[in-house]
Amino acid sequence: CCDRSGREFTDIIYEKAVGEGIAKITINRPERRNAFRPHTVKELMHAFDNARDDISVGVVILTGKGTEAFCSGGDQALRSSTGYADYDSFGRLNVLDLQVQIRRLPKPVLAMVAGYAVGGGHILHMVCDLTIAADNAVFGQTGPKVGSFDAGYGCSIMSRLVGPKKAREMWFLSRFYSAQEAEKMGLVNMVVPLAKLQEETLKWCREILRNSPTAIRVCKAALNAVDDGHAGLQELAGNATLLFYGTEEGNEGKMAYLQRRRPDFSKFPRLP
Ligand code: 2NE
Repeated sequence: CCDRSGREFTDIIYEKAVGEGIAKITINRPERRNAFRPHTVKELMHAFDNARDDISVGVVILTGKGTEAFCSGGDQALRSSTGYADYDSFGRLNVLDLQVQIRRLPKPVLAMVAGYAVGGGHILHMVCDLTIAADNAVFGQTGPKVGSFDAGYGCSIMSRLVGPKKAREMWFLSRFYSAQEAEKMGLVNMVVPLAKLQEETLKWCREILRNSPTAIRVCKAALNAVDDGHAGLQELAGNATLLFYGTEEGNEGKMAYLQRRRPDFSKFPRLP
């Protein structure tokens, strides 16, 4: 519905399936093949924040409005000498913050891709945990053709997904790849007929939602930890603290402090 100030979203649609645990975030600029401007990214970040904070949400779907495009990257008409500029007099590359936010979100994010996922839009699907693609999906980097590049996750995560040689091919040649080619390369999890895209994506969401949210949360952090370096370790380690707070041993330390006594950890086993 709206951002933190209660303003209606203009560039995205944010929906939740009540009682289902599924949030869906749709980039809503089909006339621009769902290219994003800084304002679009700000709205996406608000929606992802909301999905993170809502304990009834277990999985998030990211998609694009219509069947022509998931997302075509940064809005080239708004490129300035300092990033992308819409309402401000200066440019931003705030999509990089969004990429980090998706990686750190402790719930699975599924990219549901119909049509083009290119440029910065291709990177958005790569940072999602899973990608379900329609058979009309087209993937690729366009940066080197339009004088741009993403030397962060756009290169490193791609290299992890498709291997270093294929990643070089994708960036150096800037070709487009069909959904079937993308599946063979390990870029997407599954390809389905366009008419079945949402149904199949929801099936994956529901299957995930049947499983332990904590197991999934820790696995996501663990799967990202090496690639995300210290920030990845911090995310993984935060889960250890979160779980420890729920134990009697953790609680003993807090209670002793509050009761102004020496903590007694002697009853807790030193497990092998
Ligand atoms: C996506 C693609 C291949 C679609 O082609 P087609 O033939 O289906 O559509 P068309 O006619 O090109 O596009 C429809 C309308 O959308 C606009 C077009 O200008 C066109 O507008 P009108 O002529 O109808 O007024 N449009 C599409 N993509 C746009 C974009 N990204 N920015 C602004 N307007 C866009 C084809 O449209 C295409 O190749 N698009 C450009 C893809 C691209 O180069 N993206 C930027 C990569 S750089 C990036 O995203 C980036 C980064 O490298 C680093 C950090 C942050 C971002």
